[in-house]
Amino acid sequence: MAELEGLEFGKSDFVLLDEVTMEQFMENLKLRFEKGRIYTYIGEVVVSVNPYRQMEIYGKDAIEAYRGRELYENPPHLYAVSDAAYKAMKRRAKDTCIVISGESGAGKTEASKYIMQYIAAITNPSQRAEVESVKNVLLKSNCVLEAFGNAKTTRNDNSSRFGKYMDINFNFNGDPTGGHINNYLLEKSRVVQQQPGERNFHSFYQLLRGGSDEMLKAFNLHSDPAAYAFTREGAAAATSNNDRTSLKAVMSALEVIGFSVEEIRSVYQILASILHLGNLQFESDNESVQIRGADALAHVAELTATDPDGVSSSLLFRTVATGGGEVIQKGHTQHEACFGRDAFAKALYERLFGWIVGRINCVIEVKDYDPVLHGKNTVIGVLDIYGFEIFDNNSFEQFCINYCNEKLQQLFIELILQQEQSEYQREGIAWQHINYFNNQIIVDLVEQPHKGIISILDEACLTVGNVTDTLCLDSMDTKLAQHPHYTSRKLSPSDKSMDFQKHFRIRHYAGDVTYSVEGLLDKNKDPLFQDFKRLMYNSANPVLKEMWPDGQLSITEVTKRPLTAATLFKNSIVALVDKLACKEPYYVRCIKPNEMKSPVLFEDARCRHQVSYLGLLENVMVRRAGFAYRQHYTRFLQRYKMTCEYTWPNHLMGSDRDAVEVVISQHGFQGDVAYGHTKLFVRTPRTLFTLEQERAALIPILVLFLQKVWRGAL
Ligand code: AOV
Ligand code: MG
Repeated sequence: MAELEGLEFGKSDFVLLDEVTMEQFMENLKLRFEKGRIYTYIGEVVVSVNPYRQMEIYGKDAIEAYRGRELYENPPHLYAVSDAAYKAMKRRAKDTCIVISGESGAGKTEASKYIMQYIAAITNPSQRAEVESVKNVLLKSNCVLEAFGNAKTTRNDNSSRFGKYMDINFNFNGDPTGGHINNYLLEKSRVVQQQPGERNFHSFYQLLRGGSDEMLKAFNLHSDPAAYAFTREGAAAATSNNDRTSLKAVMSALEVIGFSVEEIRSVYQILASILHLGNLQFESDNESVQIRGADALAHVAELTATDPDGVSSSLLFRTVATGGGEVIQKGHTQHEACFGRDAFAKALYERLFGWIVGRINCVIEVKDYDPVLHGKNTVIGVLDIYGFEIFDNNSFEQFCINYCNEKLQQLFIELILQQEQSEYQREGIAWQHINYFNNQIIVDLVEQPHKGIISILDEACLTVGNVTDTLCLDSMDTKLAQHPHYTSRKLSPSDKSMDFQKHFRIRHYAGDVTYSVEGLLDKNKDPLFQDFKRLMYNSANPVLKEMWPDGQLSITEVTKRPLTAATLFKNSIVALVDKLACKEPYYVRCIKPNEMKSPVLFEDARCRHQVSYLGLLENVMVRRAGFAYRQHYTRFLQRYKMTCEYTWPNHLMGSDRDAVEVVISQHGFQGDVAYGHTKLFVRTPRTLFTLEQERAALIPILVLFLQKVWRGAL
């Protein structure tokens, strides 16, 4: 590969470094970045550095150059791994997945879009209408999900605030027949509050800045985001995206996907109602709490097709069942009313998002697929999830996001480092053990039953009585005092970067993060008064009603203890990891070169840190010491025995292994292989490629030969 590009661009595979040291790794990474070569391999893993500028490497010509080719035939590219995943799926009927990881702003979402574009471009050569329509929906869904699920943060102008795993289903022809999107924990707290300099979800600004006069008038909205409490913070924030033109694109994408005019209208009505809800205030005299902002209240009722009295009473009272089975209305305090309003706004947005994903899934779901008739249905999964992040103030959301990144790192370790080493050991291949940091200990710190942070949080949430965030912190301090990856001010009193009774710190694989416990229990409990659910279920708008099926239940039927937000998240991530683990994985490891979004700045220390925590050097070592391909002796023979006169059509050697040795030495590949107990290990892909070429050249001759045999000519 290096030859393909010329050595002035550095080594295109880190495996080719003269010595595997951090210095050489960094030198090569930097050189390639400076020369505009943003992709480099470690075997089949793509290391990508965010170029922060538009590259001319994604056009039609590039797609054609990579289509159907082997990894090492072209310079490193996302397209090459996408093709490898596609080939594995098509030729070997393997379910595959492409896991994209890296910290916030490293380029995961952009990579996932290029991967999907590539797969869309190389499939369905016969342009069948139903396949084209599936592809179209898959591609258009990105634009919609980004509008509703992404936001500007201090780390990334277009940061994914939800996790996305998309399965694309293929028929035996290798054409997409459908797909499914799983979304993970949307950061809904952003709806009601943003950190300084950050924005709410793009969708709000798109509506306000891009909505037609008619639309804004009908929704009683001003076009200025500063007019609304929920969008005020981000109103002046500069971003690279244009809200006005984006709205058009999103609405047209919704239409292409198949949302009806009423549905699209409802989506924006819900957004508008959330904005009005944010402008509702409460005031209290000694007696009771009242709503300030009659206009806003009327707009919320109108936009949600509900009765204004109903909206006001669900904001001011909650229905509770007494011990004696009686149902009474209990007035909120001012604080409770504010809390209820925010919880309602967050839930409205979260359900809207979930509903949009569900609607897209309905459209792209594989229908009428008969495996007997159509062959095996195979899948390529693409994972693009929020990256590891550290802010000035880190809360429940960062805790979940960073835990998720720990789990993915763990999967990488298991699949790329651990399995690799244990297979060599099992097969008796001489092997120099490579040490790497195994982050299982941090995963356990978070998720272990009884002892882990999630368990401690849940326990605090389920305890009846007045358990506060600080009491929960005390409990963590007691139970985790000895844990090497956990600390707090109480446990390290001299560390002034943390406050007493407020902070705890986790030493994550990617760095130390200090979390604040303020609001932790509320976010984990995530309560929403049943009154809001009933209100929405009784909406005259069928779209809104559909989003709130649980509003049917009366207060006495409501289950007392739903699972907490952290446990639900943990369960969904465990299920995700299980799903990924049973597929053939392809990895894209993204690196963020600087914090300024600059196309020319390669901050050495930042990059070095990422290379180190991503375990890339260890990856090179394992890969270099290891073998790219392995195959059982019998299967290897079946395929390649025709390339050797001593093994064709049958061999007379003692065992298949002996016969394989003969094939290999006849081709002069002895130096490139090792013999395991049951498998042959091949170091470089080129060896296999040569054998494949020879086999392909022999097949027509063989066919002729066999035809003659059948005709009795021989
Ligand atoms: P992320 O997905 O990894 O962060 P993005 O994919 O959103 O990061 O990338 C951040 C920004 O970097 C994009 O908006 C582009 O401006 C730029 N960028 C990334 N990759 C490329 C590329 N290949 N070519 C040109 N520009 C690029 V987060 O979602 O925050 O974890 O939660
Ligand atoms: Mg992203």
